[in-house]
Amino acid sequence: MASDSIHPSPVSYELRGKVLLVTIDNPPVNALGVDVRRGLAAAIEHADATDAVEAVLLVGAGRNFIAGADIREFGKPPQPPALPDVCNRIEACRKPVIAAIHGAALGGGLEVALGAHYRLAVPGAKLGLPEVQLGLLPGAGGTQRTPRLIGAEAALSLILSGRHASAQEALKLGLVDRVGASDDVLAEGLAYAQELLAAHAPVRRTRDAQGLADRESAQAAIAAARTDTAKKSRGLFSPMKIVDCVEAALNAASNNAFDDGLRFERKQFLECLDSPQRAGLVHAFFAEREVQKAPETKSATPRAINTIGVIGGGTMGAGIAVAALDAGLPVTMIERDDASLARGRAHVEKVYDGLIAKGRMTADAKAQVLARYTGSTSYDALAQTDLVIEAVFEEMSVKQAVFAELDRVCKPGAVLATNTSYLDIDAIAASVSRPQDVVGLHFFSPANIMKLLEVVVPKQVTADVVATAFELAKKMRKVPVRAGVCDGFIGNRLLAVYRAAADHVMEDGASPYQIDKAVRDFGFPMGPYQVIDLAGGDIGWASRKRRAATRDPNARYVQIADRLCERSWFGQKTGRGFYLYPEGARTGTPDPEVVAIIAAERERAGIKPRSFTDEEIIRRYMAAMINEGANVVHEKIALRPLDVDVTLLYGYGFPRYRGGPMKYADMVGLANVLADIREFAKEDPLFWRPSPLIVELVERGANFASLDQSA
Ligand code: 3H9
Repeated sequence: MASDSIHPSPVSYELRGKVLLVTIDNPPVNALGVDVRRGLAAAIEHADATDAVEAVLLVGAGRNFIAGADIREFGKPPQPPALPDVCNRIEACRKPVIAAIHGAALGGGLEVALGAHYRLAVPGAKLGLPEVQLGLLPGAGGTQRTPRLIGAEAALSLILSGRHASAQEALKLGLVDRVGASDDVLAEGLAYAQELLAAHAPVRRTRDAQGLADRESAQAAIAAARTDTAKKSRGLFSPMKIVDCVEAALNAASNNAFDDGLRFERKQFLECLDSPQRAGLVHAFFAEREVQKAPETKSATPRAINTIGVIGGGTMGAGIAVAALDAGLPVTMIERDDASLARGRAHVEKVYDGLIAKGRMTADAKAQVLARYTGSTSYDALAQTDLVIEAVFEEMSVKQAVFAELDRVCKPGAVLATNTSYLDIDAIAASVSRPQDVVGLHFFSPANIMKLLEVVVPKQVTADVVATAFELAKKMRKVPVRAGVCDGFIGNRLLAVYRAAADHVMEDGASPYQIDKAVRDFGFPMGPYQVIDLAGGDIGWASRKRRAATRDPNARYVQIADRLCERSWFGQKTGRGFYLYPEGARTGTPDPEVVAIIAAERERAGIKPRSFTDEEIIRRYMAAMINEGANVVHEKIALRPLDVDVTLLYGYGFPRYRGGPMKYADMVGLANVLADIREFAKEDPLFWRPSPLIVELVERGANFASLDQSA
């Protein structure tokens, strides 16, 4: 075995007969860090310089071929050799180079394979160019070689979606030459290399492939992708550049000028690399992995979860039941009577019937899933259940009554979870004889679809119960965020504050329609008033009435939403709310009567309306969100700023390319956010109180990211 550096290189090579076996071993995923790039280039030099070598086989050690460029190097000074040069060097090798792919060959990993002359994938492999999801484009020849190999249309579809193709699909597309019979990548790769040698297979460079020979159809595919991208990728920087790069590939192919295409790609790639969207998306990538590593997941072993109980068959309970069924778990649902139980089951079935109607599930598959579902009106059916999630009415006495029953019937060691969105879980836990087993699992509606799961950690819970909650999240493919107990936990606590900021702006002069549009233009899929109309205005109204008694009488309270609710204008379901929904329409139209109600409310409150630019609206909306996010971190409700980011990204539609509110704050500059808050405080010092954490960080010249790293 050889390696070309003083430190052991992550790339090693050894001769196996006439084949130089080059192994990339850079855990955890063989990312193409500088040492890997150096090692690969050195291995190819060695192959060219050594007579005994007749072919080269590239394989990855561990679970993957290569997961791509090392994302951690982005934003740092570049170190040679650059990946495009490495791919060119592989392609220029005078002896056939074969890539044998298992696990992930993604991004730069696939580009390395495209630099090789032959490609084999084993059945479990997944291949793709997911750079777009990081705000990038394939920057090591991927936009040039892929269309030459598989045609413009297929290449654009792969690169613009960032999806992973299976080995079989890759074979069909022509991305690989062969799918091995087994998952033994080394044996399959060596056998293929021997076969190619025996057949005197020539060096075959992807840059010479003819996938763009039909110029007309390539042009049509590019034009179609351009139109589609303009429509679908609103606000995103890299997708249109991808289309431009594929067009450059076509022009270069027509002029026999491959290197021109590469140069064009490089320029576009570097622009993407410098973009704030890349910074936001890479932050999101790491943050969603960091949140999984709560302290309890390291210190404790999760309890075994083989059966789930769900209390309550309403929308939330049914959604949770479906999430558990989809995770392969048997579910027992408890309701108070047969009629409610039947309704709960109908809610569950409706989800699967919807899938059948869309052709995404067969009736047989539904029957198989429902074979794991049982319902009962007796809590005794939960005697052997490992984990129970309560999703009943949001009222402390109702919840405590349920927990008393669970305390009575559940086996020792069963995890008792509540799906409350704001009630005091410490108080729920204190009402049972086993508070150490009580945890919060705050799902978001629809619970079988929304990825966020707040794992709410009350005072007395044991670490293994928290670890169990994280394990359940993994089984359900949710993104878990650890939260402490407070009113609203992380997400709803921020929501209450930034919605209040929007209400203030509305009462001061902006229309709900302008606010919604400004928020959508910022990148959210919907504005706050559209969301209220969709969810039902009555929900917020009920909680406002409940809190009326404890509200600070000096705090500003905007009554506009109450005026609409008093008219039973609860949004979409009643045909009108902030918007009008004539004849069941799903998108609302502005309502002049609402505008008149707002005007009357301004008058009642003695407010002389003024105008706001969209930018002013967003500054207030974001400052409110960031300030409360900082409070939540300061009070240790959230472990780190990145936990706040992931909560907003996965539960509240925050635009992923901005990385989350805390990342956004770092990008606009925390000192600027603080200056805004202080400015707004001149009008309303009670609402705009700078978070002590922001003040402290600005004084130290630090940012939120410094807390992410030190946690
Ligand atoms: C690119 O290639 C640009 C080029 O076109 C041009 C260059 C010039 N780098 O996800 P997991 C870490 S852009 C560094 O939990 P899984 C990850 O953070 C790149 N680190 O495992 C985690 O670390 P930790 C295009 C990386 O089995 C650990 O590995 N490629 C990278 O569920 C395990 O990851 C992509 O976008 C990386 N590239 O999934 C692929 N990838 O243990 C991104 C992962 O400290 N990666 N890590 O938390 C993935 O999609 C998944 O990681 C993968 C494995 C499917 C490979």
